[in-house]
Amino acid sequence: MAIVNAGMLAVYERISQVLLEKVEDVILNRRSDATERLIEFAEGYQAEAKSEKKTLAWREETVQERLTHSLVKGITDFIQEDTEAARQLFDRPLEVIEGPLMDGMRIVGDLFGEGKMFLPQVVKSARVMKQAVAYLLPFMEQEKQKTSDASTKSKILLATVKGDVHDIGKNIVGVVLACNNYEVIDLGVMVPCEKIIQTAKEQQVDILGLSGLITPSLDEMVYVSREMERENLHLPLLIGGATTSAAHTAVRIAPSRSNPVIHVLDASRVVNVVSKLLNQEQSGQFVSDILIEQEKRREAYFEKSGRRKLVSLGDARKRNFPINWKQSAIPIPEFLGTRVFGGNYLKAASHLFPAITLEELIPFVDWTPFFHAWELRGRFPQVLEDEKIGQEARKLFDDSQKILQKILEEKTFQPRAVAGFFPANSIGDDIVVFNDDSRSKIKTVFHCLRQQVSKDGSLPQYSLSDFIAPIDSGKADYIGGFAVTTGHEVEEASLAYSHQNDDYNAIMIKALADRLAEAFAEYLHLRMREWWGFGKSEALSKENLIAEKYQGIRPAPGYPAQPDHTEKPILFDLLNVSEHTGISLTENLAMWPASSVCGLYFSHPQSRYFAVGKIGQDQVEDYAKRKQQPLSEIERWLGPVLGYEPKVA
Ligand code: B12
Repeated sequence: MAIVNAGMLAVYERISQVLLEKVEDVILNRRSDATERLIEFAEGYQAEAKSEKKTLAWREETVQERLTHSLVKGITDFIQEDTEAARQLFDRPLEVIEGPLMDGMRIVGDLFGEGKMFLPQVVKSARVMKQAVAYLLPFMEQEKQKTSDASTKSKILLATVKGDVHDIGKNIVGVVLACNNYEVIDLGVMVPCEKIIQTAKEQQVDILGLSGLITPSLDEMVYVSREMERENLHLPLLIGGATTSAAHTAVRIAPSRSNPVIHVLDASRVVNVVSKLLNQEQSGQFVSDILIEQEKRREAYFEKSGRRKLVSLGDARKRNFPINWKQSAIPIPEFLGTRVFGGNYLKAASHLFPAITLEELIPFVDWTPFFHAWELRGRFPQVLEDEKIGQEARKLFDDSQKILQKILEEKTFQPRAVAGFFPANSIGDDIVVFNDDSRSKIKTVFHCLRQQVSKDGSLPQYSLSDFIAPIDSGKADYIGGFAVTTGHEVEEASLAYSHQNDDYNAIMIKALADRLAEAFAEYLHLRMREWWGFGKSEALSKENLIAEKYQGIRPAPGYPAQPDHTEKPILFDLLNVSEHTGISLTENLAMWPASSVCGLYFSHPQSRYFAVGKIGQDQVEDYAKRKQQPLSEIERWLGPVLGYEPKVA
């Protein structure tokens, strides 16, 4: 029995044979002098470990061993030297790629598949591979032969669909596939269907993969899938990204195709799926298992839909969240209108404020999702001490802090924001925003949705409008709004690393930019609460800030309390977001730059987060009237929360 720090464990297969034999002798009790031999060896080993010589001992091994070592350990220091040495051994540079380099990457792929390597390590290995290939490229050009000429690799086309801007997940998947010897063609973000289909045909790809972050992308995926069918593009289709799900894929996308459509939850599963699809012996069984599973999901979905009880909109409204407005002291903000921070894009702002520095944002960063993005699941800071993933988490965190330091020193990102307070009252499920405190003219209207899923007893059926004083309460209430971005520089900074064949840092930059965007939203909310008055006496710890233990909420269009993305343009107009910050909206209402967040502020102490959940046709019809938009259009945007099957036009 022994207590081990699993985080310090080496990959078993990579332990030197000499050491392994001595250790196994002890553990398996193979020799009577096993303990003495191991102690003797350990002493030498310890002394050796201290010397520089030991750390470079692997440099004495064969070229193949050295390349494998660099690939598995993610070391770029000697990669050009070793690739050159390998090139001298082969007739053609391509043979170096297809021989020793691919052999090394196969080991990386296997170790990842077996859970013996973690995602950050794999991405670092890919960086080594890319730099080796980049070194060989000029020699291949000289020979007038390109990798692809002789390549028999399977091709996988990846794209984030039209109107969506998110790509960290897709990029990670691309790196993992490339590590496993697939040729990845990545079309980037906001890719129209026509381009996806045309490229798939021209490049004769074997598999197509679509990615998306926000719900409107789900419809776009259904569209691409139907168009593939219409264009006789009979390829397996992979679906991935934060907004996607196995259920949506089975219910909405798969039925539109005669070829498999497979939802892939994360990067660690993609190689298994792709290799099975492309393996002639395994694909038949694999696909038929998926089809059976999808049929079950559809049955479960429709069965659950049939069982789901929705209350009528009228009844739901009667059971709104009852705030005692007479006894509510409504805080009055220090200013009305907008304040703009770091407004390079500024044209006209009522209040212009200095840029908020990155340094100010750092204390507000919630690091937990950063580790999730790298598939190291655990809460920060405990994850750093985790038995299994702690060591890798620490390395990742160290790397991130180095890059963050560089970003701070070079002021790489220019965060920008706009936020504002406005007089507002609720009218039914709408929130009416007035031009000024005289409340004589309506400036704009936010439309809210109300929960209709039947609840037990007297539980309320929430709507965000419940948290703003109704117009007939006679109380003058206020609402706030904001939009923040880490800046347009993020994409450029990430691309600079991609151009140096450094996907690790390219992804790192984006993951940090996302964290800073959320930190900015948290920071600005704190300042706005102070300007609202009630935040002045708050004094919360960082943990309690991240746990949102303050008065009021900050729901965002797209999040569960307001799943309708079409409320974003209303907010953008109210705050003049694009002019003040340079953030724009795509046709599917994603924000560009990607690391951006927008939302509303509510001050009432009883305001809380909730999920609207499924809603009935009566509410959707009412909502369409309130928004003065065709029903079919509203049904399209609200697709994921419809509690009924809309009529197909
Ligand atoms: C981090 C995050 C952000 C970041 C970064 C977003 C960005 N850069 O685009 C920030 C803070 C900026 C943000 C903003 C917003 N977000 Co957000 N965000 C998240 C969060 C917490 C994690 C997403 C993420 O980056 N995960 C890490 C990456 C690595 O994982 P991934 O993308 O899922 O990719 C993995 C798999 O999905 C898969 N995969 C991905 N692509 C592909 C492709 C193929 C072919 C395959 C095989 C596999 C595959 O493999 C990947 C690696 O393992 C999710 C909630 C969640 N837990 O998922 C919400 C979430 C995605 N956000 C959401 C929303 C609504 C928004 C906003 C609209 C909110 C707002 N009004 O401001 C904005 C939109 C931003 C924009 N640019 O338009 C919703 C989207 C659903 C919806 N209703 O539309 C979510 C689901 C939250 C929720 N529960 O409602 N967000």
